[in-house]
Amino acid sequence: MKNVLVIGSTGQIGSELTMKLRREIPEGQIVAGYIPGAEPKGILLESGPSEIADVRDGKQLAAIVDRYQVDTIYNLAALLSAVAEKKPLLAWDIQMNGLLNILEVAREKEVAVFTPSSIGSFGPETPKIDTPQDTIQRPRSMYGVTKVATELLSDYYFHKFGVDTRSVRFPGLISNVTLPGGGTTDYAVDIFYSAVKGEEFVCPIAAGTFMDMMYMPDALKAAVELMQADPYRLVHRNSFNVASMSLDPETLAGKIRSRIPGFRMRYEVDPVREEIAQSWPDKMDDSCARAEWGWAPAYDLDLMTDDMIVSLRNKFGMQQGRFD
Ligand code: AKB
Repeated sequence: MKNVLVIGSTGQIGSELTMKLRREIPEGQIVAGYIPGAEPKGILLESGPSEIADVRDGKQLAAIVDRYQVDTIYNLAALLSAVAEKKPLLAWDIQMNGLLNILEVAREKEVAVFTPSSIGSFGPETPKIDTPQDTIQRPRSMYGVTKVATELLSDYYFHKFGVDTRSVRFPGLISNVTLPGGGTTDYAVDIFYSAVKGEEFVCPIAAGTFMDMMYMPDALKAAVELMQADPYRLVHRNSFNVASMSLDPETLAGKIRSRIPGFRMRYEVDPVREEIAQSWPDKMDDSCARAEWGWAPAYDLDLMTDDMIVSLRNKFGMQQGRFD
């Protein structure tokens, strides 16, 4: 991996992944792909090349691949689960027609492709505890439908055409740089912003609804390490369960309250998000990722909580002091 196109570089994952790749591959060209209206700014704009890269325009993608001799594409263009329920046709267009364009470019130009899947690829019939790597995937949300189809299409291009496609099933991602938008797991980010600002948090997910979550540094590590993994060790490709912590709103609020005792939370459950969350695993088994490419997360719930609070206080120019 040397010259990389990150599609969706200004989103929650892309903004941090692009910078990590630029730091770790200084000899390469890491192109920040974006769509008009979501232009890169600041350090993301200044630290390397950027190009309009709309997944719905295959010719545009092919031209970028040629111009920068791209060998790897990170395809991070997607509508998240709650917003995809409101705009299912647009979600299909971006997630499926977009993926097909990328895979065709990859086939013609011998480019490796990472397209994330998600806990959203599972459904109500999936075993909820220690969800196996290979199991029932019958999601009921449009987001989930596109994620299962992404896994299948990516595997098809690998088996049929030898395209080097790889993927992980991301849990809800918790980060302090770029906010997520329209996901079911967004509450696990928003709760920290409220807590650090001293505001009451209104939680859209019910107490007792457990989902896998992951801190962004681990998610980026997974995305990079999988693309660097020895292909001969990979039994699976699209897509690997990766996990680091499983929590519900009460667990997370309790961890925050042990550091910020005045933190207040009440519930106003959003039925759309709650129904989606109920259909997702409580906790995935990620033993295949561990065995096939050495996956190991660095952050547990306590380390993540400490780091989120410190980072957000820095971001807002607040005093650190003790956790109170
Ligand atoms: C969402 O909530 O839609 C995403 C996901 C788990 O894929 N964060």
